[in-house]
Amino acid sequence: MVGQETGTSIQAPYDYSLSTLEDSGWSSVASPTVLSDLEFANNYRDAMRPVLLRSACSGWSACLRWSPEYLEQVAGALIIPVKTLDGGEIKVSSWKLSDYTRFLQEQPVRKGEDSPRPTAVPYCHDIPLLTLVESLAGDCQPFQVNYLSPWYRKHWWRYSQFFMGPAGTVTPLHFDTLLTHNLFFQIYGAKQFTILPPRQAACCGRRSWRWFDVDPEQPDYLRFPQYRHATPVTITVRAGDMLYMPPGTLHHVRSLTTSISFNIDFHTAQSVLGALAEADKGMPREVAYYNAISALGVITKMPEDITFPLYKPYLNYVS
Ligand SMILES: O=C(O)CCC(=O)C(=O)O
Ligand SMILES: [Fe+2]
Repeated sequence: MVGQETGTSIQAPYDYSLSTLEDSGWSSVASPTVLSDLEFANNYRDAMRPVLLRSACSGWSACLRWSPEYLEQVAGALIIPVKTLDGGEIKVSSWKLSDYTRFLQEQPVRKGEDSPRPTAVPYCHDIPLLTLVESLAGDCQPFQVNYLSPWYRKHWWRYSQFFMGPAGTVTPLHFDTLLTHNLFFQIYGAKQFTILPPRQAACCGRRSWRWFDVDPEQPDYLRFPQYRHATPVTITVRAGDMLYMPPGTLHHVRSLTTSISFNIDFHTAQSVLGALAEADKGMPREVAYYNAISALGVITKMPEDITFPLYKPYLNYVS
């Protein structure tokens, strides 16, 4: 079992010997057809197990309406940051959203696997679009607010990050920086996730707080011999599906088609305490700060109108 690896000097983001996390539930990701709030909380979120809920959001009008053309209609004039995630470096440039959607429409139709240097592709990645254009949140009803902790429920869209790009974009292997739970909603097109349990971080060539050098699609076993022990799982997420990933999940994401998605990173009391316990293990200072603000909301129940303005800059934080 990879979780028993001891001969490495690289630390996993958590000391999972202190948690209830086991690798069970990771070798093949559960894919129930219905999932009540209680089942989600007990069997997956609090048990730290991933789950794929097919068609979880297929009834939303977002799944009928959203496309590059629709986003151009509702938000074409917005100036948005567009990233290239190239060779470990993230470059950000400003685009008018309508120029970006036109760029998408001009892309040749191709399979993700065919595209050269996928990380150099301009990618509208991790932007708070549902906060900037609140009508988009109205397209996502009924929203499963009870999957979230109470602090996030009233204005769930404020905590979401939006992704739009052509086939072939790749987000390299990483975990989500605040060590939050992640609900990922695929609205248009398809993406392939390769996920690994948090304690396999030690096998994956950790480069910085949250980025890893192993390419799960073409692992270099000479450089990363420990990766032979890893047990990556590949999941195709299609329009209408929701993927849940527990805190610290390592994930690599490839767009298989033109794709539109968003996620919500959220904490529970358990996850925010786990994250704060990592604050002195290489966590950037800003990340510790946003985790402390989250703890004020999630644990001390400080009202959102006090805590959200302090948390808001996180939504534009690039790490
Ligand atoms: O969809 C992607 O390219 C990246 C998604 C991701 O990393 C996330 O939801 O945390
Ligand atoms: Fe992520």
